[in-house]
Amino acid sequence: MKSAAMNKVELSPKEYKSEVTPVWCPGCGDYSVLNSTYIALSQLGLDPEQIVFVSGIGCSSRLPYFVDAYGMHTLHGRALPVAAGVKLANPDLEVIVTGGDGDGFSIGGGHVPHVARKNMDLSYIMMDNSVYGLTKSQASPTSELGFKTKTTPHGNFDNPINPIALAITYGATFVAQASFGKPKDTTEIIKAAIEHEGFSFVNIMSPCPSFNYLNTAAYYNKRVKPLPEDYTPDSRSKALEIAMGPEARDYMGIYFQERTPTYVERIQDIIKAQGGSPDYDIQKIADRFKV
Ligand SMILES: Cc1ncc(C[n+]2csc(CCOP(=O)(O)OP(=O)(O)O)c2C)c(N)n1
Ligand code: SF4
Repeated sequence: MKSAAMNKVELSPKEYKSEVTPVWCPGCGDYSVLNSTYIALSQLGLDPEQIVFVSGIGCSSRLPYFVDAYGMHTLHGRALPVAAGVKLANPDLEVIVTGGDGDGFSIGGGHVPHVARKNMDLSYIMMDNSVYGLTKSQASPTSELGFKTKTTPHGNFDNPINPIALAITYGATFVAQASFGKPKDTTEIIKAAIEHEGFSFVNIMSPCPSFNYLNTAAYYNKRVKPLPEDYTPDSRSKALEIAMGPEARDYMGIYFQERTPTYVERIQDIIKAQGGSPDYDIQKIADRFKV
């Protein structure tokens, strides 16, 4: 969410680049996601001093290094709880979580339902390449059946999970899908996710040319298409129907969005109801336990 306390700045996308050069493989889809992110930050006029990128571990989780803002490269699968802590400590910060489908839905899969049902005001950008890239090719939770890797030499025999359907049923208040090959659409979706007040989840198809020989750039570019023209993202059950359909991995756009109180707003309401200041201060709370 763009907080009311957020300073507006005028910076070009380039000015959001850090001095660290990405070391992703040539052709990695994550470059496109990063570029869309720079443009989204610039178009929203976000102040780098008020942005925090939080990630887990994986190639995609390296993204915070490449943005000139605050960043935390945490532990595998633990970006969401750390990000929730950052947001609670300072609700005026714009907290953006980035990572892969392995980080988010394997080891970190237990955290997604909880930040979603709490409606924690975070933007979660997932680079979904259907493989573990950093560790050089193991099947991930979105890998297709039959996908051969070093650890699945007879082909993957686990059914893939469905990130969009999961986010919808977990209660995320913004759920969208994008593709590396449609950078302008991806930029618009990232902007909408950041502006959304509440938990936003964006699944972005991002090929790994080094280790995924099935879900290639050409494969995605051939298949992706916008959600039907008459589609409106205002019904969780309608969104789920599309997400459970045969073309769920192909439809791009905002599946669902609703405005309900965020976790911080709920806390502030309780504090207000009890006659206290809604501007709670985590340091004052911590000081009460000082020995
Ligand atoms: C606790 C722990 N278990 C396993 C690993 C090894 N590991 C690092 S990244 C990774 C998976 C990366 O896949 P994904 O999150 O999809 O990101 P990608 O590299 O494909 O962008 C694994 C298993 C680790 N770093 N820490
Ligand atoms: S291994 Fe795959 S995901 Fe990692 S940088 Fe290379 S292409 Fe990208």
